[in-house]
This record gives sequence, C-alpha cells and structure tokens, in this order.
Amino acid sequence: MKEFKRYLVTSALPYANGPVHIGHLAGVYIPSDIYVRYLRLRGKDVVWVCGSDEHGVPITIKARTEGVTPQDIVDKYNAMIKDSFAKLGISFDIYSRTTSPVHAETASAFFRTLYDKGEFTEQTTMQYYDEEAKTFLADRYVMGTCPHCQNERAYGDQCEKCGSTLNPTNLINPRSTITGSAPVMRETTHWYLPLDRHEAFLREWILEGHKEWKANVYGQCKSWLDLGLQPRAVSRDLDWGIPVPVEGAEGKVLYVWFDAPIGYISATKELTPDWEKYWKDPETKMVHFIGKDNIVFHCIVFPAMLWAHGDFILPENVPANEFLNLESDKISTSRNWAVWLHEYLEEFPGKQDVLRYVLCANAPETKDNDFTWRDFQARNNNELVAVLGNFVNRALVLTGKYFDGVVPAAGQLTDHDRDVLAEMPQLRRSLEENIENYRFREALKDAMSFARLGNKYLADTEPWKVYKENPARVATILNVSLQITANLAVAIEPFMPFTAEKILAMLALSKPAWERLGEQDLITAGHKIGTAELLFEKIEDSVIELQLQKLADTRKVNTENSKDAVVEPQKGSIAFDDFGRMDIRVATVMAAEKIAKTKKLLKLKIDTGFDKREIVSGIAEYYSPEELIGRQVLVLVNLEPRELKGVLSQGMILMAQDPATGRLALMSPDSKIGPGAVVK
Ligand code: B3M
Ligand code: ZN
Repeated sequence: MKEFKRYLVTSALPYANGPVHIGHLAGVYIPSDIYVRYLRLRGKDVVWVCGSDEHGVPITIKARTEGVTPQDIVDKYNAMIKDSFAKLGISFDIYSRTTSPVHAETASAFFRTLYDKGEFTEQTTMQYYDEEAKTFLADRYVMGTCPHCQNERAYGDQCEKCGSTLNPTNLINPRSTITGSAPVMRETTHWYLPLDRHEAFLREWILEGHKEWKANVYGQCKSWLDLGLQPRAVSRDLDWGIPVPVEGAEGKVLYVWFDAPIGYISATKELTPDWEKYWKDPETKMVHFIGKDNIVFHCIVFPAMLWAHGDFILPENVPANEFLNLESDKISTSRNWAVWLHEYLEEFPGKQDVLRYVLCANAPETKDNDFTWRDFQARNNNELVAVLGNFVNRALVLTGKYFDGVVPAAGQLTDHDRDVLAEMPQLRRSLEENIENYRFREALKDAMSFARLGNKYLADTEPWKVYKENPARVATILNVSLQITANLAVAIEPFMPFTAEKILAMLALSKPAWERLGEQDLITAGHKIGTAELLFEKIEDSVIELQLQKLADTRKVNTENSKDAVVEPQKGSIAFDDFGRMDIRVATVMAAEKIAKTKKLLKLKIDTGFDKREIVSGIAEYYSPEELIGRQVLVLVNLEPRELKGVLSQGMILMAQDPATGRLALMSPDSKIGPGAVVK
C-alpha cells in the first residue's frame, strides 16, 4: 500500500435543519472519529474537517413553516449539533458551517474558475413556477404522486417511500408546497456541470483505479457510470444560498450540492493557513466518510468538479456506510423516528461510550443494520459490564486486596502466561489492519479481545483460590493482568476514549504511546495504582421500556398524522348544465339492515317524498342501522340503478370522507325539511 505523507479526512456535513441521530453517528461520525483518533495516536499528520450544511431547500421550508428566517434555523441547529458532537467525544479539528464568509468566498471562486474555463453549459428549460408565491419551485418545493410507487407525498427531488431519485416534472399531480396550488411551467436558465464530459476519466479513475473501494461504493459508482452520466444543474432559483457569481444571475444561487462539498475546502482554510498542502499535494491521502445516499456526490460529482478545476487532489477512498434502521423501521427526521443524540446525552449521562460502542459494534458497514434498544441493553450488560468492566475491576480490586494497590513484580512466567501475553501484539496487528481498511466493527472486536483475553486469563488462573498457598504466583498473575489492563486502555482509545481515560486514571498511569501497544511492561512493578471504580453499570429493563414507550408514542402520532394531506386535488371543471343534470333530494331513512357477509354495506329503505326505494350504501363501518332510522340524508336519485349483492340499488346516499382518517360522514340538512326537497 502506498505510504502517504499526511491525511485529510472529511465527514459529511450534516444539514442544519434538525438534530443529529444514531443513523448519522453509526454511518459517518463514529467511524471517522475512530479512524482519526487512530491516525493521531499513530503520530500521523492528519486534519479532520466537518461543519453544518446550511443551504438548500429543506432549510428554507422549515423556516417558512416555523415562521422564522433560514438563518435562525441554521443558527439553532448548528449550535446544537456542534455541542452534541463535542459531548460524544467526536473530535473534529474544526466544525465549521457553510454560511461562513470564508465559504461564500471559496465556493464563489470555485464556481467562477469553472465558469471561466468553460466547464459549465447553460441551459434554458421549463420548470415549475408558483404563480401565487411568484417563485420557481426548486426540488422539495414541489410535491406530488411518485410515478414509481404512487406515494402521494413524494418530493420534487426524491420519493422517501421508495427511495427513487426524481425530477419535479416526474411527479403526478404536482402541487406547490408553499401555497398548495398547482404550479405552471415557466422558462428559466441554469448552469450545468456536464458530467458526461468527464465520464471516461471517472470510469478509468474509479473502475480501474479504485477496485479496492468497498463493494457497496464501487457497485453504486459502476451502476451510475453504466447508465451514462448526464449534465447536472449547479444553480437554483432561490433566495437562500450563495449567489451565482455571474452577471445577470439575479435570484439564482449555487445548488446546495455544489457548494456543500466545497465546504470541506473552506473548513480546512479556516483551520490552518497551511491548508493548501492538504488539498493540493498528491502526497495527501483524502478520505471522505459519508452515508450511502451521498455516494454519487462524493465519488462522481465532487471529483468531477475537483478535476475540472484542476488545482486539487481527488479522494483516495470513500468508505460509505449503508443505513442504520431503528427497531426495524427506517430512521426519519420528518417522522421523528430516531434516537436523537442530544436526547440520549441527557437521558444517559456519562454513557457516551456505551452508545459509541453499540453503534460501532452494530455499524451498517456492508449492509443496512438495525438498532434495537434490547440489543443496546444486551451489549451493555453482556459485553461492556460483564467482559470489559468486569475484567478491569477484578484486576484492580485484587491488586488492592492482595498487594495494597502496588503493582507486584512478576515471577517466573508459565507457558500459559507467555501465550496469553503473546496474543497482544497479534491483536494489535489485526486491529491496525482492520482500521486501516475501514473495518471498524472487526477492529472493535480486536480491541475488546484484550478484555476477553484478560477475563479468561483470570478465570483460568483463579488467583483468589491460589493466594493462600502461593501468593508469589498471584503476584505474577496480577502483574500479567495489569499489563493486559494497560494495553486494553490503549487499544480501546479510538473507540471508547472516555473509558480509556478512566482506566488510565484508575491505574494512575500516564498514557502509554500507541507504539507500545502489545508490550508486556506498560506498567512497572512497585507503581501504586489508584482506586477501582465501576466503568459500566447494568442497564435495567425499566430504562429500556421507557425508550420503547417513547417510540411507541411517536408511532401513534405518526399514524394519526400520516393520513393528513391526502386531500384530493380538484377535478377538472364542468359546465353548469352538468351539475343541473344531477337530481339530489332530501330523503328519510325508513329502514336499515346489514347485508350479510359484507363488512361495509347496509341496505337502506328511503322515502324520497315521491317514492320509496332501496339503496345500498357502504357506511356500515361508521353507522349502525338503528341510528340511521328516521334520519334525513341527501340522495342522488337519478343515478343509474345497479345491482349490489342481490339488491337493486336505486341512487346514492351522499357522504363526505375525512382525508385524514378515511371516515365517512352522512350529509344531512341542517334543519328538518320536507322529504323530496331538491338540493341545488
Ligand atoms: N448535507 C448530508 C445528507 O445528505 C449532506 C451532506 C453534504 S456533504 C458535502 O444528509
Ligand atoms: Zn416512490
């Protein structure tokens, strides 16, 4: 493998329109934190940049619905996200934001360079326009029915139900999310990045040059490339974003996916005056950590931008993860189906490493995975408490008990002792290789193996049984155990930095260099250790049940809300005469009975004022026969009769259907009126 002089690590910039949840953490931030902490421990020259993505339509929509400015929204979430990351020990070198002045300047200059080099094309197309709001409807400003799955709430850029990428014009029954009105088509001009021009280069660079990329990433790139690349618009008609730096481009801003990745460059500039060596020297290894929905932008679009620009290096790897689900359901900000980091930190104080551990152990590295609270509890209780915590506690408590907390010198080592100690350098090699190849789950297993090794060693050697007859042997056993403990503290630091620090404090040991990991003398005989404290505590059922209850409540709210907005659009207009041909009358229900073997149908006998007839009506789920008798209803009496379940139904009872619940309600005159009254 090529040795690089330095590393530039980037993590996807979270949208500042909501808090961070466990899906973000497992997919992006925990793996990148592990990777960077590891590189730092190895003494590498590394910078790690991140920040909030503060442009784009979801932010302006949220501002509009909350009646505040987009700036208010991004200020709120940027602060919140930054704070919760810090509390979880996510150790970015900088957490910036794409509303920073440096970024506006950097993104503008980037656009301008491509523009001046003729790297864009200009296209005038028809796009949806809201005449009431007097604005073009970019991306999520249009909603409608998904042509693939018929979801009635698909967005102009994507259907969240079936996951397909859409264009606003793909939607059936499009409507503006600003005014609800049906949009019209209007001409607009935008700049496009002709990805097709870079297709040959991208094929070669990725498909030939980066066969080592993760299978999910390589596979997605290959299918994009095989489909053939199209020009992509890099500007939008919006008033929130970085203005397109070209004369005559009033009202147009850079598309959020154009400016956001440039945010990595801006953040590096803000971090260090030395930023250029990280972005321009091919001796730098650039690695993008992202979720799978960002693959095309980081493997195809951004590299094409960098390549077209000419000054910058390209990513060496893009270890994208798949998605983490929550209790078998897709995590969703809009449906509030998530475990939010800021809430976790409040509800589980001091348990940052538990979350870091569980999300890494269960990370969706090769396929989508599921987070469940039961698994969270089991991993805490059976792995962190029973293995890691238990081992460290026994090693320290026994040293306190038998040797007053002074590290005993080892005597003659047995073969068993030697074998156990010899496993440590092997674990180190495996751990390093796994991290360097972005296999963080396996790497975590290696780190935990130090604890398993120690736990088993104590169980096998049983110093508490041996002490009476052979205290010298116990001195050796505890020396070996404490060496393993010190090694464990080093090995888990990238994954569980808080716990690593606690163990070192309990050992009263200053941090050994990573390069010493695997050695047998990290802690010297005669050293006085500190007092043992419990590293992890058991999580009780009641705590888990509370979390499950919270999710059940969310699910309930969602089912109630999900039926909202399925308000049918207006039908095409009709002539007055068309209405005049409908004969609608007030009639009285004389008798009603359920039709056998059906769930919904009632047979009603009605008095129309001029005759008596039978009508079949699908209201049995909402009205009992008894409550209908004597009621006045509206009936379309000249509807062609038709036979239903053996009854000739002569007319139709008019009803309204609730768009939220589907419930049917009968229409009745608001005061008693003579039967046969004409409705007009
Ligand atoms: N803001 C994150 C997302 O898709 C998106 C990443 C930008 S990285 C340059 O959730
Ligand atoms: Zn769909």
